[in-house]
Amino acid sequence: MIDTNIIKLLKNSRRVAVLTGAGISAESGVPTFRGADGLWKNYRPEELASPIAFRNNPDMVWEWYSWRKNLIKNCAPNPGHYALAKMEKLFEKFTLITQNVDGIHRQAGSDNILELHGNINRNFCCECRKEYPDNDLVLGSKVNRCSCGGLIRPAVVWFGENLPEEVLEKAFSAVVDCDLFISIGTSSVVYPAALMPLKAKEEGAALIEINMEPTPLTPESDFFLKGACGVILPNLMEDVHNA
Ligand code: BJW
Repeated sequence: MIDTNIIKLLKNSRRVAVLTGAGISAESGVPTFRGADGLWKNYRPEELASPIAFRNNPDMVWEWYSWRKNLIKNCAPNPGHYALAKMEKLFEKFTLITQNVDGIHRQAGSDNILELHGNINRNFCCECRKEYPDNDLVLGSKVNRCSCGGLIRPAVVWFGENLPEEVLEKAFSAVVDCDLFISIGTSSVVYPAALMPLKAKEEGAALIEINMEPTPLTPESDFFLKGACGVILPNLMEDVHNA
């Protein structure tokens, strides 16, 4: 049973912005980045998801991405993704901002999605920027090379790289315009995404957080729903529907 004040808040909101992180895909079988299960061969995300890591050891970084690409291809949306796709239809304006690169929100039927950190299913050459679909590449322990000789990398945003400008602009415009911001399944430690709920609050929006554990955002949230988003989000939708 969800707090009736949260249901009232959802009922009375018109413009909603949602930020998702790895936690929403955890119940689909996609590993999160941080925490006990978030490590890959004892490397932290900062040691793998960076241009320096790729420059120093492209084979190892490509092997990590190959492992994740193969894993994600076999993952399907969970009830949390589907609940968000339904939620989109309830409001005058609904923007789904995601840090995830797995493309699962689209599979679930969400439409207005802003992918802050790119998409793991796309790749490009570091030298000539030619794009390559996964099907043209070998997923494994050796990095692929473009016909120009450059290294081919996944089209995701690494630490120290700028987020896609147009996507970031659209995201912040939804953030400052919303009357309700919902942060879901993110550790709230990676910027600039972590600024978004704080900015929304500063501009007067109400703030709901859904997570298995408290995060640095929790003290700032008006409501903290502790638990799995694959359970909480469908319950939320059901209660809103019945209210
Ligand atoms: C559940 C659950 C369930 C589990 N139900 N919940 C300002 C201050 C300080 C630093 C910076 C700053 N501005 C920029 C920086 C530097 C840097 C940064 O943020 N560093 C911090 C680590 C300190 N940011 C950048 O470099 C960004 N670029 C940038 O800002 O450019 C301008 C600039 C450049 C240089 C200097 C200054 C400015 C780029 C960030 C790119 C992040 N890239 C990655 C990899 C993407 C590709 C890939 O997938 O491989 O993005 S890193 C990784 O972290 C990935 C994620 O999207 C991101 C966030 O992680 P997320 O989603 O929160 O996952 P987890 O694992 O951390 O948390 C999961 C949560 O779910 C947990 O809380 C669980 O409890 C919960 N959970 N199951 C509900 N069932």
